[in-house]
Amino acid sequence: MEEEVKLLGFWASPFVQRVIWALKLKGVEHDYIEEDISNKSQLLLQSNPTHKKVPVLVHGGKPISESLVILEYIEETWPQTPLLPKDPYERALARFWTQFADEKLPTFGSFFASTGGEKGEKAAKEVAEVLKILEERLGNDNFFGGETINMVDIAHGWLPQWFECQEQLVGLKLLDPKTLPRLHTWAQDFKQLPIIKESLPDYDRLLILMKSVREKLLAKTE
Ligand SMILES: N[C@@H](CCC(=O)N[C@@H](CS)C(=O)NCC(=O)O)C(=O)O
Repeated sequence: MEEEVKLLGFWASPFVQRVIWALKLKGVEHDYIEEDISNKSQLLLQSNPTHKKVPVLVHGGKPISESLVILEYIEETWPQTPLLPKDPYERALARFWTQFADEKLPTFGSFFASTGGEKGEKAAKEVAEVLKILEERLGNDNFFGGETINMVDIAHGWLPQWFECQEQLVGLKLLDPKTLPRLHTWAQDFKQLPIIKESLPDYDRLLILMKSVREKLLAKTE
């Protein structure tokens, strides 16, 4: 008998989306449970007592936390539609770039919390450098996975919608088609893929939420 798969999530979380995308790509049936992250359920608190964060994947009653760890678990448990290359060296490279996505999140965090001035310029410059590295990594491929998306695309999949909201709220366009044509095309193509498009949160709804998150962040740093 197939063991039950549950995903505890929050609609606006890019980390949760990673898991949704991977499950969908592999055609894994699952129950999605929306969490109220301001009033977390007992199931979430018991399933991820260390961080108390979503996503949590519960497979056959056993919880797994941290989106990148969950992606690896999904890949090992459901090998169909692979998210990683077969060749060990290529796999290692894919893992390097997947990790790169999370390593650079604080850089984007500083940009999101910036309001111009010297600090703002520095944050924008650092984000531009990260984006340039990704542009170069992409080369002439359509996706980081080559012809199709893989774990690296999924890990950076927050850029097309969430980073676009960040840019709009900060008032600075960095993922610009003129300076980063390949990465820009990748972002557009990625979010148009049916599997991605159907579960992406609505841009305007996300923007409202991210605006309030930013206001709270700015109030803290004042
Ligand atoms: N590194 C974690 C990040 C997960 C995360 O930050 N989740 C947020 C939603 S986007 C959350 O659950 N926040 C609730 C809280 O911080 O209390 C992952 O990759 O899964």
